[in-house]
Amino acid sequence: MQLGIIGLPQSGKSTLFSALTGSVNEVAKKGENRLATIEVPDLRVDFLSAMYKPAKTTRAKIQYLLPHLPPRADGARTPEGAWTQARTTDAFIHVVKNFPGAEPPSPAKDFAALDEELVFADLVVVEKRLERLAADAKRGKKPDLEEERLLQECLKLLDAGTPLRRDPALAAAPLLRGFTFLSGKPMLVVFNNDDEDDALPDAGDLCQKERCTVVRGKLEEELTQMSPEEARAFLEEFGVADTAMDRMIAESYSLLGLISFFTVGEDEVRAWTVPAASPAVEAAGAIHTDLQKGFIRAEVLAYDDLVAAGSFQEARKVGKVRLEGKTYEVKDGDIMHVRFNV
Ligand SMILES: Nc1nc2c(ncn2[C@@H]2O[C@H](COP(=O)(O)OP(=O)(O)OP(=O)(O)O)[C@@H](O)[C@H]2O)c(=O)[nH]1
Ligand SMILES: [Mg+2]
Repeated sequence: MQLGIIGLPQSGKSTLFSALTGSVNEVAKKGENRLATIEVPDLRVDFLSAMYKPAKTTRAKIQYLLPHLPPRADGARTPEGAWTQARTTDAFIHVVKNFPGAEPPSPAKDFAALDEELVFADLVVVEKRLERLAADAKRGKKPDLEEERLLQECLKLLDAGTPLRRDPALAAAPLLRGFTFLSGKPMLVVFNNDDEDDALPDAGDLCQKERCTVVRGKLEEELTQMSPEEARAFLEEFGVADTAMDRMIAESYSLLGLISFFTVGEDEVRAWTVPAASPAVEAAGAIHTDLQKGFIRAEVLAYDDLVAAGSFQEARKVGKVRLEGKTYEVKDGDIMHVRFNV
């Protein structure tokens, strides 16, 4: 999964990127996009790895992209080209400044300013495409009526200033995928607060409409430079329960409707990321296409049941290991052994 970190100039994007990826010492190249891959920390993987002592432990990964959004004059828009790489991310983390600088913060206004840019960029794309379809029709080309209908739906929303993510079904329509609409991506709004402040700002009805959370960017960036002991003392002093890194990961999974399941063995303990409620046969396909094609059944054990039983064998004795078929909906924390035949 790849998440794009966007926000107005000087909102704290680079600070958050460092806090999330720990790459604070990496030289930030001016004018370039930055991309960092992190391993998803998961206590369950730690536990399974300690239990199986596998040759290899593979965690889930998340990529954070920090697109270079150049500063621009007030009222001017981000140049279209700056969005190119961000277009292919799975979701946006929209950083909104909520710490005082020369002026007090205005989070609701700042959020709207960048969100309007996303809407406008999509509007341009939709209008161009509709014009193109009209021109094609005039030259006698048979129009794709379904595409046109979907684009008209988009036009209606965008014309009213509404981001496409308000209509998730429309935003996810396969026929529209190629347009990589910016306002159609799931979005997490992250208020970047000052060190002493961990409250959500008063931002009108913004947080009724969008998923909102707070980080203290600068404080969290400092954390990444500390030893684990120092960090623990620091977290206590500032009353931080979970680090931004942990919360951002949890929020991202939930924003995108993703869960983790595990495979275990002496060779490898591994975490896999799939959409919630994926059928077992598709989850098997995430591991290998052979497992999907030749799927017979899956042995499934819930992580908590394994912990309670103490071992897979014990869990089997007390009847906690279930045999499930193709359509079984995989749950977060399931441990799966796929039986297959190719
Ligand atoms: N007080 C305070 N200052 C912060 C916080 N986060 C970032 N800053 C400061 O705000 C300034 C901008 O932070 P950056 O992380 O560089 O912001 P940015 O969005 O990457 O900025 P551009 O790349 O120029 O658009 C820096 O001087 C940071 O030190 C915060 O949580 N509290
Ligand atoms: Mg920056």
